[in-house]
Amino acid sequence: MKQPMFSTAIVRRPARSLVRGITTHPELGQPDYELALRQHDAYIGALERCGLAVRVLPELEEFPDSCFVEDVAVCTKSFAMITRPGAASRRNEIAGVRDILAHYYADIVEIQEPGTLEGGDVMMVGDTFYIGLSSRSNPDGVQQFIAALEAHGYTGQGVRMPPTLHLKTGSSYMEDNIMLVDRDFASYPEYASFRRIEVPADETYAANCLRINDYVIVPSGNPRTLAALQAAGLATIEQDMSEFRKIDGGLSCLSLRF
Ligand code: CIR
Repeated sequence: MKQPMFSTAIVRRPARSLVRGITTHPELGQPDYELALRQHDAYIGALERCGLAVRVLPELEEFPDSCFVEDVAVCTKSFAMITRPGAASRRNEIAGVRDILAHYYADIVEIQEPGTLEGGDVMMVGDTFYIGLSSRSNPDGVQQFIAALEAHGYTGQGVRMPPTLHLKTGSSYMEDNIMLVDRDFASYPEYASFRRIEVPADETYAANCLRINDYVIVPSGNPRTLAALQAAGLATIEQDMSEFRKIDGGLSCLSLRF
């Protein structure tokens, strides 16, 4: 299978309020804002190394989690979907997103109430999209998204979720028929046809890696996952994500790619 070629990424600068981002891991402590900014700069550099033109949006102080721009939209090859985040504190992050996406898309649709959907739950595998039925993306939102996909010639499939934040927190598509999975997703029938690479139990954070063009970006500090991806023939770039991890953010969360 030929991987989709991405040319563009959108990111949003972390706000100082980032230190109050939603987290299920308070034991990791609050993010260090200055270090988060440096890691964000490096992340942009990694996207550029993958060949992307990166558009950097300004920070939004009123939204601590707004640097996780992946959650507010889904960008397909032919249309963009503005989501309706399931986290109430994040719902208004979508303000202004339509104007930004209008630079790139003529066809933009929006999830309508009572549906909720977050982009972290959406995984693109060619013309098929897997969508996590998580605590953030409800059945109505998933159904609205599947209807939009089908109207544009794609297919979508809801995926029941383990107690994991987003679908891509625990599984990510590496192209070339390779699915990176944590232990929960390893036995998923939805993924049975893929060659699965299971991340070790002490590297579950690395289940969210990012394949972009000829590279896979891997969170640093996960040597066995890194080695497994390299053994599968993939070129890797390591990226320190320590400060975003403290508020449940992974590599994919920090950008929209299309
Ligand atoms: C949240 O709980 O919404 C943020 N603290 C983390 C969002 C991570 N986004 C993603 O996985 N796509």
